[in-house]
Amino acid sequence: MQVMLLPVWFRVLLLLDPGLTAPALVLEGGSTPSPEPQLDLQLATDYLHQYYNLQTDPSGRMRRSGLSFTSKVKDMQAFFGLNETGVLDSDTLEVMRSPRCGVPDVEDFSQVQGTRWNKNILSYSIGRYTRDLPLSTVDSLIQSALAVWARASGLTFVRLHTSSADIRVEFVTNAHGDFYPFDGPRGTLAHAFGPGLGAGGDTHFDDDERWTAGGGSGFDLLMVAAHEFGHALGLKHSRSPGSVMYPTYKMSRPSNLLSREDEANIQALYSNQILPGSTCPQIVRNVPWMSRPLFPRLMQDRCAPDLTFDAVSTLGDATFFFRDRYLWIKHNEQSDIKEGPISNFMPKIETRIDAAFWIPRRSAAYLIHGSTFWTVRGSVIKGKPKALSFFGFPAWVQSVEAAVHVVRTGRTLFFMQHIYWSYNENRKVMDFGFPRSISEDFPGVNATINAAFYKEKFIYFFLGPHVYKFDLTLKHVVGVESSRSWLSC
Ligand code: TQJ
Ligand code: CA
Ligand code: ZN
Ligand code: ZN
Repeated sequence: MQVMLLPVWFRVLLLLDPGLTAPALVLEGGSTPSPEPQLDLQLATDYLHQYYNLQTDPSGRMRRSGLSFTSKVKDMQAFFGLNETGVLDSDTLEVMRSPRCGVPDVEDFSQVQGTRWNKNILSYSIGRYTRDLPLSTVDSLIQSALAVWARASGLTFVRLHTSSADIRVEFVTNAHGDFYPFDGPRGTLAHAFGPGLGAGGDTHFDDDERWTAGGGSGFDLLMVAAHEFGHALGLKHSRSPGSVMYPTYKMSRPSNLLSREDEANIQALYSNQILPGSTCPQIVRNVPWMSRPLFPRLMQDRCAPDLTFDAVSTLGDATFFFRDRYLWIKHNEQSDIKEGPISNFMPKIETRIDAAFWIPRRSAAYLIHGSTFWTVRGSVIKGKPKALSFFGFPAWVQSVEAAVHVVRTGRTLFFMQHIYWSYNENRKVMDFGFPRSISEDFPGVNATINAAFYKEKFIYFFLGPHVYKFDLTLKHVVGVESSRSWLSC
């Protein structure tokens, strides 16, 4: 975690020259030196003292033992890619005046990455909002800032509505419970904690700043959020002015928020390639040809990173996972997993299963393939397959993608692309008012559902390689994990 020091120089400016409190003056930093050279010297001395280890005695005079003022100016100019003149020219003063990070630039000079998250699905949630923008604007700017990193890194961000999310986003002022109080307008704009438990990943924005959606006066939330999420993912400041991780805020929003360097840095942290000669091989993700042993044609790799299921259902005292014509069976009490072609276990079934659900009080499972379904009691498949229209679907419904029986309500839900139906198992009729929109009734579940599974008041939605845990009481997603973790991978 980084340590923030208060921007003393900024206070000096405010105390000594009330004229400079005009925000635009300080921020945009006008490229002319201040009319008050003594003030520039004070600013520079404080700045170099804080960030470049310039040694001064308590009266502010330079220590004889310390490196010279000029060499510190040169260090600072080198860091920011300025002409290394050693003189306090206007470019140099401009950088010193802009809002910046409290962390010294001279430590970790070349190290741009810190710790990383050891998972690739991260959750985030938004706590307190800013008064400056509509809620939906904040939601979408935060989502966009994360999307920028998701694209470059392959990480997935899932929004939750609980405070326990990995990345908790909040707009706060002054002291807010983490030993790094904000400082009112200007100075520090935001901060983020690197990957880790508890406060790790948490991202705070100073609500004494004016936050904008781009344009106008104030700070562009998208850009600052992109910078902060870089920290939340483990990146440190960069010395390239084009980088989103540069230590000072920029006014203009570039078309690509991330520079090539930012992409390279986040990939170095999360792409998981085995690099030749690397002493710490990580999980292979991007090198298909060396990623895992070839499986016998009839065996499937249950630990494949992109494992998806067609259907998941309880059947007796086991959970059945269907994928193509293949089946994994996980017994509730046993740790081993049985697997093989579906027909090894259910000789009548030679096809894939699109959706499946279990009705405990009938001890029956229903396996749906296309427009037909089988009823399974015990381990016996009852009779011939029946038509899906039995449930009262309109004729145009020739298949469903997922189905789940919710014991609590006695309803079976059938999912198809972005809509779903609700079937009343007691009265044996479709509920009135269906189909309805999945994303409206199951906020957070925004892609095609591959499979759904009910357990203890939660529906688990399998979407591609991810499982979203949906709380039926709270009516939102409360957790996310990988599909393969269900098969003990
Ligand atoms: N700042 S900041 C945020 C730097 C400094 O001035 O608020 C936005 C540049 C803080 N930013 C220091 N910082 C950029 C926090 C936050 O670096 C830059 N925004 C120290 O990230 C480029 C957009 C800290 C762009 N860290 N304190 Br594009 C952790 C407590 C905990
Ligand atoms: Ca501030
Ligand atoms: Zn904070
Ligand atoms: Zn920063």
